[in-house]
Order: sequence, then C-alpha cells, then structure tokens
Amino acid sequence: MSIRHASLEELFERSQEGERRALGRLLTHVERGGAEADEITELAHPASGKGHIVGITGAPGSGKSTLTGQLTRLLPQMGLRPAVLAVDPSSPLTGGAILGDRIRMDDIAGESAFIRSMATRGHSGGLALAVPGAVRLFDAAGFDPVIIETVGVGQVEVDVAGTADTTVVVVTPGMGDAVQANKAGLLEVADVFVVNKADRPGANDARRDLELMLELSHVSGQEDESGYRPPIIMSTALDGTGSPEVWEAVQAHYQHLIDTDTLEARRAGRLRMEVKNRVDQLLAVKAEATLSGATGTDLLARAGNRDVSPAEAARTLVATILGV
Ligand SMILES: Nc1nc2c(ncn2[C@@H]2O[C@H](COP(=O)(O)OP(=O)(O)OP(=O)(O)O)[C@@H](O)[C@H]2O)c(=O)[nH]1
Ligand SMILES: [Mg+2]
Repeated sequence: MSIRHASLEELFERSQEGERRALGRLLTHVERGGAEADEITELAHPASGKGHIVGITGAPGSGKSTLTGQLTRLLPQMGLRPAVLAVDPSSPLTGGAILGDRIRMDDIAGESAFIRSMATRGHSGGLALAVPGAVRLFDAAGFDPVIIETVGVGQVEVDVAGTADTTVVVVTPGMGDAVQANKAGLLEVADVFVVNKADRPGANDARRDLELMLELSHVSGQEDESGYRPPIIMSTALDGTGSPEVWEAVQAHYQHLIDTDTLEARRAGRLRMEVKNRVDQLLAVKAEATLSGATGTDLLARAGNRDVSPAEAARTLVATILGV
C-alpha cells in the first residue's frame, strides 16, 4: 500500500521496520497534535522505554547544533543509531538560525541517524506534548540515543531538556554565560556541563565560574544525594575537539543512573510531567468551551453586573466542567 493511504497503525509498523518516510509522516501528526497524535501515543507507548534520552540545552548560539552534529557523526561509528529532535527557537532573535541549522544538520544525517526539526509555534498541543510524543516514536522505532536539542530559555524548553535521562548544558566563554545559565535555571538540570567554543579566549574563566557556582550549590545542599557531581567538559564543536569526551561523560551519567537505581525514578518524573501537561491541556480546552457556552456567557454577564465575583464565576465554571 502506498504511504499516502497507509493507516497510522501501518505507518507505525513500517517505522519500526526502519522506514524513514513512515516515521516522518508520524512525526508530522505528532507535531500537529490532536486525535492522531493521541492514537500514535497509544501505539508507541508499549514499545518505548528502551533508548537513552539525552537533552542538550543552553543559550542561543552556544553551539548546541554543532555539537549535536558532531555526535551524530561519532555515534554511528560506535555502532549506535541516534535520532535528533531539534526544537527550533520561535524567538525572532534566533529564528534566523533555523534554516541554517536544518541545512547543516540534514547534510550530515545519513542512513545511520535521523534528524528532525520541530517548530515551537503552530501546533495545538504545544511543545510540552509534541516533544515527548516525538521522543517516544523515535524510541519505539529503535533509535538510541534520542537527543533533544532545545534553547535554554523559557520554562517549557528547559523542562523538555531537563527531564531527559541525561541533560547536557552548553555554556560559552565570555559575557558571564555561566551566570546567565544559572539564572535560567539550567544549573539545576545539568548532569553534564560543556564549555563550548573552548578555542576562544576566556574558556578557562567560564570553567572556573561554573566550578564556583557548583561549589556554592554544594554548600547549599543541592548536590545529588548519591554524590554525583556534573563534570565540566571543554569542547570545540566546530572541529569536534572534546566531542568524544562529551559522549563519555553522558554515558558515565547514564551508567550512574543505572548503578544507583535512579533511572526509573527519573523516567517516572518525566512521565508525571507529561501527564500533568496533558491534564492541563484537556482542562484548558474544556474551560474555553465552557466559557464560550451558555453557562459561561451567563456567568460572565452576571460578573459584569457585579452579581457574582470572578472567583465565584470561576468556581461555578469548574463545577460545570467537572459535572459536580
Ligand atoms: N569558535 C567556535 N564557534 C563555534 C563552535 N561551535 C559552534 N560555533 C559557531 O557558533 C555559531 C552557533 O552555533 P550553533 O551550533 O548553531 O548554535 P546553537 O546553540 O545550536 O544555536 P541556536 O539553535 O540558534 O540556539 C555557529 O556560527 C557555529 O559555527 C566552537 O566550538 N568554536
Ligand atoms: Mg541550534
């Protein structure tokens, strides 16, 4: 049967047999959200949970895509089959890099790796649902590791990378990048730090800044109970210097999760966040419908006349939604 008329179930089977076009089609559905995306989740969930999920995040332009590109070259040589989900920044400031990224990344994606960009705008479920959906598909299709690249600004982006099995935070020399990363909440989610653009002046200062901040968080008791301390790897992603060491550190962290029996807890946390985001989304859709319906219109009018307070109107709407 031609791919155009294939059912989601057929597409899923074909994606598991390694058919890239089938996987591409499914990813498009996941990106759009809605009923098809849900159906794909039903299909993929039982077959997922095998791959190592790696998040790579950091400031715009820090070299995340360049580093990811190096890894997609390196990992197949080690017998691995990586997939990359690059979440495009929606900011107009960095949006210009999207096309460049796509071309550069597609250039290097041979048969041994799968690279996909996902736009942060224009899908109903939002990034918080589309990313886990896509990661699950890659995982179910046998890709390992699954690498998620997100820009480290915005809560959703940080959450998405920060709830991976292993999270890599990329900083660069100069301009107090480590301090910025701290402010963006990236320090807490980092399992491995990369000081990229180590060919530039100030790389050792950036390393020292990070060490200092880690020391401080150690004092305030934020260090992992198991005594794990995120290593700091120096990297020049432009020519691949340090990329093997980055991967070694990522693997060492994964091994640590396995050795300390904490991998499942981490995955449970990620699943909890996804379910929570789904609940939020389901309720938001209901709330919108109820607000626009007869009950909502009536309540809003009464609130406008000062008959009911906004608080009471909201409570009544929630009771309507829940059918209590
Ligand atoms: N000097 C130097 N430049 C680098 C290095 N790594 C990346 N770059 C350059 O930095 C710029 C940004 O690199 P990207 O890999 O696109 O950065 P990014 O973090 O993916 O950027 P966004 O996805 O837009 O946030 C590009 O011009 C790269 O060529 C490096 O190690 N040294
Ligand atoms: Mg990028």
